[in-house]
Amino acid sequence: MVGQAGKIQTLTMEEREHLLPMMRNAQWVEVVGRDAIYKEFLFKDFNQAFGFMSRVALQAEKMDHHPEWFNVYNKVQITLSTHECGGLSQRDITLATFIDQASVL
Ligand code: H2B
Repeated sequence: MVGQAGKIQTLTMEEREHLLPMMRNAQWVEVVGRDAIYKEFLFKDFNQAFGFMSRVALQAEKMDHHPEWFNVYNKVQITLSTHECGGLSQRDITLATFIDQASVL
């Protein structure tokens, strides 16, 4: 949720109760020791992985919300968290949902 001053806020306990199980169902895991979610994507080859990363990069710029990610050949590991609020926000959920869609194109 966005607070009074328009600053991005971390997810409330109530929001987490329904959003985090949804993300777990989509194979996102909660990072230990940090308020963040993580998922690994495997593709056929580098070309497929980088095509995916290009789609995510364009959306990240559009949202002004950027993934922490690591790529080797066909593997892309992604961590999502919101630095502005020091934890998970609705932006991470929105970006994760886009990323899942972009991974099956
Ligand atoms: N990405 C992520 N993941 N978290 C942020 O808080 C964030 C971002 N903030 N991308 C944006 C850019 C901010 O730093 C710029 C200045 O708008």
